[in-house]
Amino acid sequence: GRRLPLIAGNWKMNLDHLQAVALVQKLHWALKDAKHEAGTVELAVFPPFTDIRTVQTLLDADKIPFSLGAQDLSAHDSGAYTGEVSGQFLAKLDCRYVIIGHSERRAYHHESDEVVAAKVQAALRHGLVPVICVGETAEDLEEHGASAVPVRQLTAALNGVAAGADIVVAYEPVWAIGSGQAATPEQAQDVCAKLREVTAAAIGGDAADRTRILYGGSVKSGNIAGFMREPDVDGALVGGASLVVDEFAAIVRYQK
Ligand code: G2H
Repeated sequence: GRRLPLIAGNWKMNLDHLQAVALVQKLHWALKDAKHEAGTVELAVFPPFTDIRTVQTLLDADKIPFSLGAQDLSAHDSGAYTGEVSGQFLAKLDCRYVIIGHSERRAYHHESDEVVAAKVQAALRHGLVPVICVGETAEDLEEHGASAVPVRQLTAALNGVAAGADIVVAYEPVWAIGSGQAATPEQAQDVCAKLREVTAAAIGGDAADRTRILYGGSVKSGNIAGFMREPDVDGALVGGASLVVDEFAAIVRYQK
């Protein structure tokens, strides 16, 4: 395919900086000679903010070919925003990616579509690739079907984004997150194809063709292959299973 698959580990609020070092080292060891080293899949980790400097140093010192990202950023660049983290600080720490609009932030921190859009703009201003998360709740699914809410959320997030922008989209049905109950590959494909159409309308067909669209929600070594066989699913955003070395390594080593 024309898109490099992306397997992304969202650690959420797990692992201090010392535990982060141990996990990255074990993962690197478990994946020696794996295909990410051959450049056929990209592996990215998303540690808590307090771990990022340490993980950056380790990746650099040991020449570990993982990409690095953060789980959130501020919509602002600097100033009187106590507790917030600027995209410019993340870019300086060699973060390539930043997750934006994860359903946990939408639910627990009341991030609206407008806030998500402002954070996407902030990421792009600092040369970070936003990993834009969208997904419907069980209630949305029942009322509107699977794709209506993700389509609305992505349309809003891409409002004002320039043609050709470098973005990643993650489709994470809220009912599938941390529940053990993943979507089926067919369900994921159906919504991801619609999200690619939204992406094409917003930033152009060529850019949409290049955009990785990930599935997330209870991805494990036992179900990754089915998702990766779908034409519009270009990888996975993995939560719980990204904390378990053998599980995450097996996900990265998926065979179609
Ligand atoms: C969805 C996913 C990673 P999990 O939140 O973002 O988590 O794989 O634990 O369902």
